[in-house]
Amino acid sequence: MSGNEDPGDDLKVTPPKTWATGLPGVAHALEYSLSQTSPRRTALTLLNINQAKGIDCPGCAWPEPAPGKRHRNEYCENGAKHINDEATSRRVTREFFREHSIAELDGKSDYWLNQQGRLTEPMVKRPGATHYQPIGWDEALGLLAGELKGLDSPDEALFYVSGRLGNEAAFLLQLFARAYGTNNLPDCSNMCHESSGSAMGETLGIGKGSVSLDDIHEADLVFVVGQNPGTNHPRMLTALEETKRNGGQVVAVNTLPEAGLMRFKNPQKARGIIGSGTAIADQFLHIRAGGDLALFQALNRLLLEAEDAAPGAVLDHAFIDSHTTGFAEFAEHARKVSWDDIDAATGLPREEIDELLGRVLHAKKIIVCWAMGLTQHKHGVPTIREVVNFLLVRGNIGRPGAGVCPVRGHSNVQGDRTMGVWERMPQPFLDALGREFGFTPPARHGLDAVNGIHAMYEGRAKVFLGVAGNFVRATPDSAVTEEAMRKCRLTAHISTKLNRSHTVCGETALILPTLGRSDKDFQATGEQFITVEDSMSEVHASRGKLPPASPHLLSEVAIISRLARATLGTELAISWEEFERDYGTVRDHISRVIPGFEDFNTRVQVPGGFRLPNPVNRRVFPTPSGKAVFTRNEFTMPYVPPGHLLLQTLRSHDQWNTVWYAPNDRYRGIHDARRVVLVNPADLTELGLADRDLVDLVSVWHDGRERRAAGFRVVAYPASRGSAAAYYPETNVLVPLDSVADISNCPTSKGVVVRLEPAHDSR
Ligand SMILES: Nc1nc2c(c(=O)[nH]1)N[C@H]1C(S)=C(S)[C@@H](COP(=O)(O)OP(=O)(O)OC[C@H]3O[C@@H](n4cnc5c(=O)[nH]c(N)nc54)[C@H](O)[C@@H]3O)O[C@H]1N2
Ligand SMILES: Nc1nc2c(c(=O)[nH]1)N[C@H]1C(S)=C(S)[C@@H](COP(=O)(O)OP(=O)(O)OC[C@H]3O[C@@H](n4cnc5c(=O)[nH]c(N)nc54)[C@H](O)[C@@H]3O)O[C@H]1N2
Ligand code: SF4
Ligand SMILES: [Mo]
Repeated sequence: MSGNEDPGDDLKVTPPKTWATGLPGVAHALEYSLSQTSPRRTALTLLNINQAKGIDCPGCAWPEPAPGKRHRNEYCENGAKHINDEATSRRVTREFFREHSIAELDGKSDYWLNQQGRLTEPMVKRPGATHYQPIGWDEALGLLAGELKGLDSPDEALFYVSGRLGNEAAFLLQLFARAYGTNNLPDCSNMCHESSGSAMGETLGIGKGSVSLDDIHEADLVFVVGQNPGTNHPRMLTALEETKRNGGQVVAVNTLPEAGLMRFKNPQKARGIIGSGTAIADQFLHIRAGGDLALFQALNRLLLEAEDAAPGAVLDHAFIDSHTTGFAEFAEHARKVSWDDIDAATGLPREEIDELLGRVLHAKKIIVCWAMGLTQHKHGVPTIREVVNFLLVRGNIGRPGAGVCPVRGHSNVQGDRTMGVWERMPQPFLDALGREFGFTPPARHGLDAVNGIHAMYEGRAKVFLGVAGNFVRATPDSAVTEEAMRKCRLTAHISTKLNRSHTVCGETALILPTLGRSDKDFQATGEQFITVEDSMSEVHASRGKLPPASPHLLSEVAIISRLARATLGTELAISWEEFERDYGTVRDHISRVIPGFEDFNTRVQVPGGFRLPNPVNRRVFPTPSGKAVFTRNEFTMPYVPPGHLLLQTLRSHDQWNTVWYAPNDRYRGIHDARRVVLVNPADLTELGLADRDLVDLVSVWHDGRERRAAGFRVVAYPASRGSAAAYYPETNVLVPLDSVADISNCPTSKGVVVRLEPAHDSR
């Protein structure tokens, strides 16, 4: 198992911060950047990140302001760390693989693997071998193609995509998978915002957020629910600061009092660096884990009662009547939700909910933003449907300053879905793809991430190709997932850096190293750029600026095109060679297949790119009825047996998903340790535990299998009662593969029932 190299027991705890960023943020970004690469390369990346002709930040999907309104330094501390983690001067060479056996690498931590630097040439592990050895590109891709061609059915292959991949490569990968004959395109969204897509698709007809940055700025009230923007979407704080300057309010709903939600010191402004900063949240609701469905049900009930008291003054009847269905059933149900249930689920004093209602009644334009604190619960989909109900009752959809805002994770995760990376793409997309390329894409749905793991485990899937992620560490139930991967005939990964997915190998394994976003990309027709779509549907170009990390790297577009050629030959009249020579030809196809991309190559030249239309903003709802749909959501809350806690697995400030940069979580006051579990002091007393006790986390699931994460320090922390928080991916071992959100099948990474046992081994 990994973790051997994790910091031992050097834990230092300081009081959680009550403000985010300011000068320390700038210093930390530079410190990490300079530990990875030269001052010159650091300057090059930082001057270009998020600029109109520059590199799209490989961090989160928060959008940039319009080109004219951009700051010279349009990035945050974490964006700087992410890009320089990629631009590192360190290299993983063939000598490195000769020196370290795969078994040895498998014992290293995620940190150690990432710190070795950029991958430089293709490597293969042959059946029975103990080490990776070099392999040429043609042979590597031929080997993978051979395995694919040898399968009994195309559905025995899986093609995993993470949201770091640009649009052009994503479009080609899904085209290749479908031309080959399968819809098995699991992606990181399956573990991320899948619940948002499911809930919004059903109720609004489109699984994307509706708001723009300008909407955030002009809203009267912005909810930030189950999200930690200070760490995960830092420039969102700049936008919320503007909301406040314009007279709007912000309400934070969280199980933890996150620093960025409380106060923000804008590092791009002198007064932000030295002043006391902007108080972000006008109200903070310290909710119980999984209590958000109940909170929005309470608000909806109170709004209906307020309407009874002042008919016509509270609800937007004109909107409800003309643009929605299901209101009567929803209202009848909402009136009956019980206060006992709401109290138990939210743990919030009634005065706080009343205070919140007051803010809602005063606000003409409301936006609800959310992230993993909602999506990764068993009842994530009904919770988000209830958020939609809440917005619909007062017509807060489809007008300026109002709407839904699922805040996406990876920089191009939304774009990858737009490009067709989804195991269940709708038939009109498949038809358009088939028409453009002259074949019939398979209609049967493919496997998502969780079902893909089941299939590998059971021998129904035998070849795995991962692109731009770290599947083994991103997925739940690490022990089961690792076993599943090891059963494959072949596992292959198109990656920039070493990670544990490379050390958990199938019989044969391939590492296919690629250019990163910051690398210049030259092909036969000259310098290329790629495109991405951010969380607010803005599509724009990204151009690398640094010399490639190694002369042996191929771009993702090149690798996928060559693999497709090696696998499919000239069976279909698809001009794979041309795609590699000129990415513009890929965009031409996209412009004919995907609505909203008409004239793609011209429009993407405009600095800042263009925004994809969202029909919801014209109050056109592409649902079967053509109307927005109110839903009836049964009350539910997590059941946690006595003596247990509901664990959420989350990100520290110093990590990018499965990769951590330093064992610190500055805003939460955790230093030099990652194996910590944050628990409310009152819960510790009840459990007979004390601050700094050493415990094992044991997850409780009905299959009787023991899932244990050993050796965690308890930290007394203002987590909401009954909950606990510990870092991902060390705790993924605790998330049972079958513990998934209803409807969306998203792993319940924020709702794992655990008990804390005194540690077996004393470290
Ligand atoms: N620096 C950095 N930035 C990132 C990432 C990263 O790893 N590092 N990852 C990117 C990706 S892929 C994603 S998806 C996003 C994730 O962005 P977030 O969703 O902000 O990420 P998490 O760390 O999972 O934090 C979940 C938040 O929800 C809260 N929460 C947990 N359970 C509940 C609940 O039941 N109710 C409520 N109301 N709150 C709850 C937690 O306390 C925490 O504040 O970030 C993106 N940005
Ligand atoms: N327990 C628990 N599990 C979770 C979550 C959680 O909150 N709790 N969050 C889930 C979420 S929201 C997500 S999005 C997933 C994230 O899952 P993934 O996206 O699969 O994981 P990452 O850590 O982002 O992947 C890092 C690897 O991507 C590769 N890479 C980086 N840049 C590039 C590039 O430009 N090109 C290519 N080809 N490769 C590149 C590098 O090799 C690096 O090692 O994890 C999920 N898993
Ligand atoms: S907010 Fe997100 S996209 Fe913007 S610079 Fe920071 S990490 Fe990058
Ligand atoms: Mo994500």
